[in-house]
Amino acid sequence: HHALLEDELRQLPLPVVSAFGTGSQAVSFEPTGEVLSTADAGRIGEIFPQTSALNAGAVLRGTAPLAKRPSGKRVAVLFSGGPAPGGHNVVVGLKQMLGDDNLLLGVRGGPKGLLNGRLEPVTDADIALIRNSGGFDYLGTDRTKIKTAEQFAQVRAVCVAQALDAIVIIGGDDSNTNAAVLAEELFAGVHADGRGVQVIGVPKTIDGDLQIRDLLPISFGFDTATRVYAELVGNILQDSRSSLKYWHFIKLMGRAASHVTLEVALQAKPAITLISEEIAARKLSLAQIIEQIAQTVAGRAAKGIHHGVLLVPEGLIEFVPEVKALIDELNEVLAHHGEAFAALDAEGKRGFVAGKLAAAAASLFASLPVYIQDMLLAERDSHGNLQLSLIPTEQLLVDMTKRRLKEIDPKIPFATQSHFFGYEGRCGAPTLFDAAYTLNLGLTAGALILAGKTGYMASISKIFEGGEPLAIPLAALLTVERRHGSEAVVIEKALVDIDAPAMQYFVSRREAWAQSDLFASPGPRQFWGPVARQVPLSVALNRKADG
Ligand code: FBP
Repeated sequence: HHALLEDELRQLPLPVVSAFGTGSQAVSFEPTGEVLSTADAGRIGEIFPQTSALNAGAVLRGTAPLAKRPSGKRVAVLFSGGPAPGGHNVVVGLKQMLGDDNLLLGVRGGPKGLLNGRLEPVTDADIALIRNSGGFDYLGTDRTKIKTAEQFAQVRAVCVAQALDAIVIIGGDDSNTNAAVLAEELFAGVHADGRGVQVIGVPKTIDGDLQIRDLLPISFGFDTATRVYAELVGNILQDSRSSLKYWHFIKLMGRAASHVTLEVALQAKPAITLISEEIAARKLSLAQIIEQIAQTVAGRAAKGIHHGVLLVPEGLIEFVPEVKALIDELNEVLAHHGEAFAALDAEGKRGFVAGKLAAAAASLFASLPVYIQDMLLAERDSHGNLQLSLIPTEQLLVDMTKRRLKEIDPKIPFATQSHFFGYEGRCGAPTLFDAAYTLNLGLTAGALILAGKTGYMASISKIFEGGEPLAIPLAALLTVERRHGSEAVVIEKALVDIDAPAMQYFVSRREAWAQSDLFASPGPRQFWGPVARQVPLSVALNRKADG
């Protein structure tokens, strides 16, 4: 017999918050007293009249057992957006709470699968298989945004055809915005008897940018993903100190926010870590960033250290104010001279835009390597935006640092490797933290449905002991973004707070980490044993401050 980790993980017992009894006790939800709203509450009340009036921004906690447990409910669950470790356990928790007297249906292929009515019952055999496993592969996921009248009609038709009572959407900020919109759309009048369909959101994303103060300190998936990256970065740090000849420039996923990069830096302590939010706040230019990197490389070289590791968040470029200004100017030029521009070859294109940019933008553009210039001129996406994720920021930093070092002292050795870690971390088996967190989120989402709630996001006040199920009213999280005269509702992304304790801790240590090798190699994440129950460092540091 060949022992498999995944079999061991399926047996792993997970803590359940006490409100749920042995793990399937339905609960009633009562207001905690905390009421949420944003500056746009007035306008949101107009766009979301029914869910705003019903939920009134009140945060709820699950307390006493539910007096009468409903049966016969038909509930659909779907994944939305990028995968995050723990998603499968949300389904496990939901199924456990709904029990045998309600039916759980899995939607195949994300929101698009909902539009196409691709629903199948979740069986006990499925649950036994997916428990504590990584990935979203049990159901699949996609990034379709449900927003048009035609799409809403399609969803209604599916709700009727499948006799749905509720939908659970497991997703990030955009998907939970979608959940808020659907909760309002499906509030009433979906079924022949006038009933609506309940909608509950579950907060996921490895990026960590979906946070609601102490109600939701971190989304699920962040802990596992950052531990995978920290292991890889730790291994590279140890390799760099072993072979003594390479600088490794590593880009990490996380979209706009630098939470992932900050967490990995706290765990692995590399020589250089760039944090986009700090660069924006200090209004650093690309040249200033390169100067800092080059001086660190030169400083270490003076001590005979010719290796090191640099971490850069994937969103960096857009946070450098002058690069942002350049991109905005380029967008304008391309929008106004599209045809003339399209007719030119690559060199012609570079010359064409260079002549149309204001002096500062033109000189920045000229300073960039040709492959970056070409990417900045590449086709925009359907919203007219540059596809930033395609820009090899890590290579840009390598090349510009190389150039600067030649000016400082051409004899400084600077051999480099560049990496991008992203997909490696999104589907690993969940850590104990993420596994327990997601099981309880699934239980909470199920309990909210049994309690008849709609328009809430599930949360848990604590994972390991003394936790309570929480319900965060979705409409109360929404703000209105006005662009070109049209309105878009969004849940604002939580970026790294550069004044928060986690960032301050990093700032107080980074000089020492830059001067000499003080790195840590955290090794593979542990599923049991003494180090398995740790929460992410940035979350722990930020929490300590407010008790
Ligand atoms: P979401 O959880 O918000 O969907 O994003 C996770 C993520 O991994 C981001 O860090 C990354 O920018 C993006 O997805 C990449 O996904 P894709 O390959 O679909 O662009």
